[in-house]
Amino acid sequence: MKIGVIMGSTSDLEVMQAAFDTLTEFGVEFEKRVISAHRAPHLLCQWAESAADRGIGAIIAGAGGAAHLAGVTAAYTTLPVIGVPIYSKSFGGMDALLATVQMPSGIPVATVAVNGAKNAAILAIEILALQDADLRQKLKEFRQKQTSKIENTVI
Ligand code: RP5
Repeated sequence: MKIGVIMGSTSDLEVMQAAFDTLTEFGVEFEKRVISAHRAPHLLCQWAESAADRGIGAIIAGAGGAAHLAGVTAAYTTLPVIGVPIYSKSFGGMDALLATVQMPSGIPVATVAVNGAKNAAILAIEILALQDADLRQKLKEFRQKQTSKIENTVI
């Protein structure tokens, strides 16, 4: 299974790069697209409705401003959707955070921190790992590395 990563604009690419890097580090296949919920709603509908048939197991959606991308995506698929609110100058990402996290009951979006693309990727990998023992092992090793780093830090 692979992960679908979408973002509202090319201006989100710099933040979303952390998700690509993490998925690559774990050897997880992904497809990435810029798809805007308000500038190309028909494209988003087509992409999300066909995502499961293309072998996608979870979706990461990054957007800033009035960030409806993750919520609209979740409306078109029953795949788990992880929203990444993107920082913007006007409200420091609070607008995107609230728009992404405050989904009305019935259509969930798992929301990570503002600019939290790396955690979105780890969560997506954890979802795929439910059915993939190799990935579970890689996640264990990833955590062990973090622990050793702290244990071996001398200040
Ligand atoms: C959203 O609006 C995008 O996700 C982006 O974070 C924000 C600004 O988009 P651009 O005006 O830079 O294309 O659609």
